[in-house]
Amino acid sequence: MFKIKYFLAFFLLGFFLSIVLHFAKAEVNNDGSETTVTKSTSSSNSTSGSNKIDTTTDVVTQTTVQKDSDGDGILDAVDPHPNIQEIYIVKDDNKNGIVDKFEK
Ligand SMILES: [Ca+2]
Ligand SMILES: [Ca+2]
Repeated sequence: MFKIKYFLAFFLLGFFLSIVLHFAKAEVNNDGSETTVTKSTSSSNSTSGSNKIDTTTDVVTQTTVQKDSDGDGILDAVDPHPNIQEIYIVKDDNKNGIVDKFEK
C-alpha cells in the first residue's frame, strides 16, 4: 500500500511535468539568445438573467534571455569577441606603440 502511494505520486508528478514542458518550450535563436514562450488559456461561463456569457482569456508570456558569455557587459549578439572580455583586446594598427583606442 505504501509503495502504491509513491508510485501514484511519481506518476502524477511526471504527468504535470510533461504538461508544463509541453507549453513552455525554450528555443535558441540565431543570435544565441533563448526564448521561452508560455501560453495559458482560461475560460469561464457566467449567467446573468437569461443571457449566458462565455469568456475566454489567452495569456502569452515570452521570456527572452540574452547571453553574455565572457561577462564583459556586451551581449554576445553585438560582441566582436564573444569569448574574450573587451578590456583584454588591444589594437595598434599603425604600429606606433600607442593603443588605437587612446589616439582618438
Ligand atoms: Ca560579451
Ligand atoms: Ca567580448
